[in-house]
Amino acid sequence: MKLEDHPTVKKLLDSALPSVPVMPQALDAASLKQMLLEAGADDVGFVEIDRPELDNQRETILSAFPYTKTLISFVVRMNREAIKTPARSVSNLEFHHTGDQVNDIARTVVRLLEDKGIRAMNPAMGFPMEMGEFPDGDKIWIVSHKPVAVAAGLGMMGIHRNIIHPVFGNFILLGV
Ligand code: B12
Repeated sequence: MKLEDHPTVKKLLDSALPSVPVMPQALDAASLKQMLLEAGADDVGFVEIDRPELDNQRETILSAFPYTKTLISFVVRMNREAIKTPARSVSNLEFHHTGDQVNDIARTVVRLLEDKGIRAMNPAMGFPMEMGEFPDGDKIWIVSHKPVAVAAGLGMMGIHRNIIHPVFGNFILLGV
């Protein structure tokens, strides 16, 4: 029997599944950055997987997503006064809402890339759960967003270990 005569193959070929392009389209940094900005990011930078700044997390990243060539780092602003207020209910809402935005942006961009035939993956903004790494591994999350953001030129690590963006200060959350 020929492969295309197999019932499962026939069913798949006849189905209305969206076709995934076989040849990925070439991407350039400018159009990729624009894609992120249109999805809602406030600033964007790139870090190649071979960069020395990723030495201590390359293995974890590649074990979660072996196809990684480049990390796209981005920031999303938070509303300043909502973070500065001592009213926890207000800042909590701002943190959570912005966190959801970060995850939405990352997920949207991964879908857009996937539609172009380019593999991509969006690690979570927070709430890590790779507990299989605990207690022997050094961390239970896939990627540490802060050092990636610094390597991408999106800001500096403050003495309080929060990333400070040159324009938005530390009223930001990070995505990769
Ligand atoms: C683990 C973690 C936590 C843990 C920290 C456990 C601990 N040991 O202290 C918990 C759940 C407590 C936490 C809380 C918060 N976190 Co946090 N957290 C992370 C996570 C998952 C990894 C941290 C990391 O990268 N470490 C790697 C090394 C290089 O960094 P480090 O500074 O040496 O490591 C320690 C600190 O990062 C500390 N830590 C974690 N978050 C924060 C936030 C601040 C402001 C400070 C001072 C320290 C701190 O915990 C790390 C492990 O010991 C990242 C998300 C991610 N996947 O990257 C977010 C992340 C670092 N957290 C962030 C934030 C905003 C917070 C909160 C302010 C959220 C809130 N709503 O209150 C609080 C503040 C914590 C505080 N005052 O210390 C942001 C920081 C954004 C920025 N501009 O830099 C990140 C990047 C999430 C994001 N996607 O934007 N977090």
